[in-house]
Amino acid sequence: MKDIAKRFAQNPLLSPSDLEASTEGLEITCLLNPGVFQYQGKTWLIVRVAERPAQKENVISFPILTVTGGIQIIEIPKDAPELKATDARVINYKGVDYLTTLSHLRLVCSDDGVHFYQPEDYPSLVGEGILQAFGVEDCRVTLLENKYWLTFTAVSGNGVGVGLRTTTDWKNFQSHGMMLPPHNKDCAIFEEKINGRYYALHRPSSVDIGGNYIWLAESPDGIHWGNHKCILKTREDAWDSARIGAGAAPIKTEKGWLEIYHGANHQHQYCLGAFLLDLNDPSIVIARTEVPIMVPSAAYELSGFFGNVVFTNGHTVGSDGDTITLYYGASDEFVCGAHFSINEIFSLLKFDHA
Ligand code: MAN
Repeated sequence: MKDIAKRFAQNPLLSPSDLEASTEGLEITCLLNPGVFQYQGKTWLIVRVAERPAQKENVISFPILTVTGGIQIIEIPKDAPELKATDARVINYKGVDYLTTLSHLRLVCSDDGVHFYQPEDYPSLVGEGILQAFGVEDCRVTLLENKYWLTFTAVSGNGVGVGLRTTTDWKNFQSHGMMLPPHNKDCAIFEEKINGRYYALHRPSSVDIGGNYIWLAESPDGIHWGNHKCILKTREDAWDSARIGAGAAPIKTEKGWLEIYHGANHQHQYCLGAFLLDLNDPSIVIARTEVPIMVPSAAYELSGFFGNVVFTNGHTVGSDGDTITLYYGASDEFVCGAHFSINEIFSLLKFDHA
């Protein structure tokens, strides 16, 4: 398989021990899947911080948020007959699904794009209300009309949907509630309007007929979304056979909107690929990579909280118009960086794609 990522020598850039837990009694289990943006001359990451209590030998314990914003710890004996715990990320107890960690979104910034620190006086974004009781995850950041638009996964016992908040100063946030209801995630708003309309990529999951495909939605105001179209599907027996989902907002190029996406196979290996959308009508997929452009291969990508994973939802594009600095979650545990060349990605795009 072709892997054209130039990984940072400094990887992992951030590990769980690099930040302080948000709450006494919790520890950081994973740092992953950062959204990326430029603000006040710096590169910022909005990192997903997944926490839980230190694990005792015979018990699984994890936090959930209460309606008043407090934290409740749920403890389940590992030998409970009603417990199904085969996936490190999600368990089922007495017929109800829970996440094994609770995620919030933390801001860190950097002058060089490699060394990140947590600035003072910037709040974390935490789950709010009953639709975010299991946390907020995997935030995409879009700068559009002088406003930052944050689309993130909002998880609760009601399902997994897409939450939307906006900000101009990263200190005050306006919540727009749930933008796309369950089951939906991997939502990225385009950084420009097209023919007067807002556009977003998203990933609903259809349980019976259909699958985990990438869709396009449009909106007159960025708040109300409709006219959904399914634009990209999984491919049988390929690296992206089980699930696909958009990364960050697509990059506008002369040839079209270039999107880097993740694909997982049935063994839960997560790789990255790319596709190209028509500039004027983004529901038209012009080209797609057949092979992945990045495959888990470094030690920190192969083993961790959930190994064999590279997952991205944020990048910056250099002033040369070719260099992408991509930030990604490795093994659902570390934040890493890699460079890509847009021209090199173009050379792997197939215009007669499936
Ligand atoms: C999947 C994984 C988890 C995530 C949940 C909810 O199980 O992506 O990491 O917490 O979905 O989004």
